[in-house]
Amino acid sequence: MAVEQTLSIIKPDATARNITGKIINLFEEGGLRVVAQKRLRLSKEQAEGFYAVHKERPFYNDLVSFMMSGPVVVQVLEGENAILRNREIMGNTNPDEADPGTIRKLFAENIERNSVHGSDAPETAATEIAFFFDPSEIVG
Ligand code: IDP
Ligand code: MG
Repeated sequence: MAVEQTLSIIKPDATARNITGKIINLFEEGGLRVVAQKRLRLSKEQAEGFYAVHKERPFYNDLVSFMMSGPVVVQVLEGENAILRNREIMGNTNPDEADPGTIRKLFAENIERNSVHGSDAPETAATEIAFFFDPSEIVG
């Protein structure tokens, strides 16, 4: 086991419902620590760039519009096996398939408006953290 950092985004469907605290509580109860955090509204360039890996997927344009539709909270989460742990706490992309007690089972509205993003591997975590945070903004 190793201490890792991962990039988390609380998505616009969740900020709209004022449940950022409930979500952060699940990360903290799950053993992760918020070591950087800011609330912002994504520009079109940011939303398109962040999800560029999904450019060819049929849901890409809708996803970009959704992610720009309201404020998001971007965070760096730290802990033992943080990348995998965060994805366990989030649950399956599709809330209908997510395990009980996961963020997406508890809070997601549907497969698109699913409340949270989390990096899926060490390489993407490093790239996604650098997309939003300067090293000086991450305080462990
Ligand atoms: P992940 O967020 O669980 O890693 P990805 O496959 O990387 O899932 O998809 C990125 C995001 O794109 C999802 O979190 C969700 O918001 C959206 N998305 C994924 N699949 C679909 C779909 O089939 N329809 C609509 N939106 C989708
Ligand atoms: Mg993903």
